[in-house]
Amino acid sequence: MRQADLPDPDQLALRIQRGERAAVAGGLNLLDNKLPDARRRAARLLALLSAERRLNNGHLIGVTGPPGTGKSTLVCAMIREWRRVGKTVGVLAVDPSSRPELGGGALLGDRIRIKNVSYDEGLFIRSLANRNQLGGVATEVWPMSWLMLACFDIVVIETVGVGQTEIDIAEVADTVCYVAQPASGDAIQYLKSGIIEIPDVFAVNKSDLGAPAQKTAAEIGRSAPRQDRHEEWDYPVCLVSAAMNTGIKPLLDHIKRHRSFVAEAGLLDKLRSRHHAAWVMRLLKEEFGTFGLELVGGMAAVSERLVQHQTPHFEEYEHLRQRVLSRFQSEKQFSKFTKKEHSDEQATV
Ligand SMILES: Nc1nc2c(ncn2[C@@H]2O[C@H](COP(=O)(O)OP(=O)(O)O)[C@@H](O)[C@H]2O)c(=O)[nH]1
Ligand SMILES: [Mg+2]
Repeated sequence: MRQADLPDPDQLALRIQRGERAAVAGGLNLLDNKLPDARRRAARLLALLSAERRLNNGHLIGVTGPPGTGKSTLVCAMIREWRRVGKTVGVLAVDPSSRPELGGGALLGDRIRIKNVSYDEGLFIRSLANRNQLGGVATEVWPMSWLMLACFDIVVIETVGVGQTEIDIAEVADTVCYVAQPASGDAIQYLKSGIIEIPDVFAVNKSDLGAPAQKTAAEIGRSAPRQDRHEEWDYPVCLVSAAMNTGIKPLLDHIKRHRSFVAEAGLLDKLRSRHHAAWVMRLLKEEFGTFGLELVGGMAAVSERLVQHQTPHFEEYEHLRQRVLSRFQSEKQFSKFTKKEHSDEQATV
């Protein structure tokens, strides 16, 4: 993209806040552009959107779990219910198993298009099928989900749970919903691992299969944490059938209740601030490594500064990047200088 083609962030922010889907698509493309000018514009765009109060009403929901448990089918059913009550929905689908070339299930977008033939202005889906980092969520997901939150009432991130993914998703979403299926060894394996601490709401899908679904729900119910992140939260376990469209409303009620719970406990801002700091650290580490972070004060110091800082994290991130880059630059000069000095020294010996 030529520089002249890059959108004006102020204009784009207004259009995104008005709910223009084309602007959302344009904004996501800008976030994907790694050229310096695009990065500056993207940081400005995200800072403008973060300043918007509307974000505080939005709900960022992570839907995760092993492949084949019915996450995409369930997200479709959830979307139908949200749209029925007039909520606008944005979806980021990070699902490598949906990649047609891997012979996986249909892409979420295709499935929705099959079911809802008519074009829906209140629904936006971006598939990031190719972005799934092995054992984690691609770093783009964080700014992208935040941009979408400025436009839609609800933003869903669908990911396949493989350990690290769940940890990542818990660092983006306000509420994490884990999808399990009846009598699956995966769920039991999961319960035994430490990852049980992460989800806020559990959905046992395929309840149409009968008794095994109830058994799995009971097992999860017995193992779900009672007191960890938020003392009073009850970690509900819901029996649903995405295919038969049953149990969806109670599940959505629990997800919404979790959002209210976090907000009323005064934890939402803290949670999001912590998430933002964690992602800035990830982005910096991905780009510059531990050495890069050391150049601007080390991991702990940067992290602390981010959590306490009042400026938008996207701007702070760009600022930190620039600092690392200029430190790298002067380190390079320095090492050139010292090498020269060293060889001069040797020459004189
Ligand atoms: N019996 C039954 N099958 C389901 C249900 N929901 C999804 N499935 C099936 O489970 C398979 C995996 O679904 P998908 O949504 O692609 O799972 P994902 O990999 O978790 O996104 C598909 O064959 C679905 O038709 C359900 O409620 N009941
Ligand atoms: Mg899927």
